Amino acid sequence: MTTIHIQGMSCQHCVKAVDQALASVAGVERVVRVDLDAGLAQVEGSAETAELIAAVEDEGYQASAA
Ligand SMILES: [Cu+2]
Repeated sequence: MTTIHIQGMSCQHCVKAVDQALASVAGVERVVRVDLDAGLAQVEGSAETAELIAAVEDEGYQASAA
């Protein structure tokens, strides 16, 4: 499981956008959770962390490796 920190999410719309962005990354088998309050996301699969971060940043949020 890969965890990344995400800054800039403010509502469930943001959570959904991040969830969909992560789900679209090659190698992601499952988005385990996107936690608004904790500012993090966890995914299962073989996706590169850098690709996950890039996908989240493409949606307009800041992301970093946990
Ligand atoms: Cu929002």
